[in-house]
Amino acid sequence: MNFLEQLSQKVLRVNQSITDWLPGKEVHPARLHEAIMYSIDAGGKRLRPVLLMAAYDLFSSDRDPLPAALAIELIHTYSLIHDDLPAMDDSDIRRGQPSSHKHFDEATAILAGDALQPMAFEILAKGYAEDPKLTVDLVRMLAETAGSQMLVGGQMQDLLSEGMEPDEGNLQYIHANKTAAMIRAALQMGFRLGNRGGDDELLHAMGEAGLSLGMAFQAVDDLLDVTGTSEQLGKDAAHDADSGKVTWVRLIGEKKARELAAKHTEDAIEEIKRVGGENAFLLELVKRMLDRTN
Ligand code: GRG
Repeated sequence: MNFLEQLSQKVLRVNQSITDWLPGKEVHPARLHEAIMYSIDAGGKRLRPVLLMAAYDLFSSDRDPLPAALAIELIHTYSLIHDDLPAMDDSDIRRGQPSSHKHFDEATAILAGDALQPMAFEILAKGYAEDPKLTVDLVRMLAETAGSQMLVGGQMQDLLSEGMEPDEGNLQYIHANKTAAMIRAALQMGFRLGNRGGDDELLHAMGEAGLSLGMAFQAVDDLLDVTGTSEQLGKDAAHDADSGKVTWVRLIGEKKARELAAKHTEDAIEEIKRVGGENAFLLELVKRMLDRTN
């Protein structure tokens, strides 16, 4: 199977797991479940679950990576729904369609995001029930990542920094926590599920790879905000620039932001190679993330 076939097979498996694990949109209260499915089914790239599965493939085991892959996508989707709210980034378009609060209403969008969070942990608890130590590790990894010192902390600092003079240390903090932490968790959770998952040194190396990859992803995101069209991106282009966000492009310019993305990508590749295993798909994915157009 070539790279694109492997990629679409992984995305397909994640999408099928949604039907296996999530309440259907007809389940009472239907408006809430409809809102959850509206955002989940909107055709995101499924990058984090695919990264998780690719990290699992390095040293695969008899465990199923799908519950963990789905759990991280649910946390990511909640964060996008809440990020789009008027009180936060105030974005009307997400994943190529009206954002949740535009299609439904603010209260429904807040509640859909709220419901997605415990749902992620419920799936981890049920999906790995036969291995309590593994479950606790995965729950801890995802909870720490989604918590006040990573995802939510990064978002808080991002909001506090709007309209401020760009500051490199602050930008590093925001991007490491708002964006890179979830990518690191995807690689570490996937690795933890494989048969070398108990090797702390390799787990740490996967974390370093994830952090570099996440920083590269955010630098590319900043570049796409100024070079991409809204149609390509499935969200408002130039939204960050227009709302006075601190971005790499604003801080160091387009050329250097591109160089930074390439450097972080090289660092990620080096760490992944150090970990070893069946890494052809993961390495190709990491390289292609640098050239993505959405
Ligand atoms: C509300 C707690 C909370 C956090 C929000 C996700 C986020 C933090 C903000 C979204 C704004 C943004 C541009 C974040 C940085 C990069 C990022 C997470 C982009 C979206 O991820 P993709 O491109 O999206 O993987 P899809 O839709 O493909 O899943």
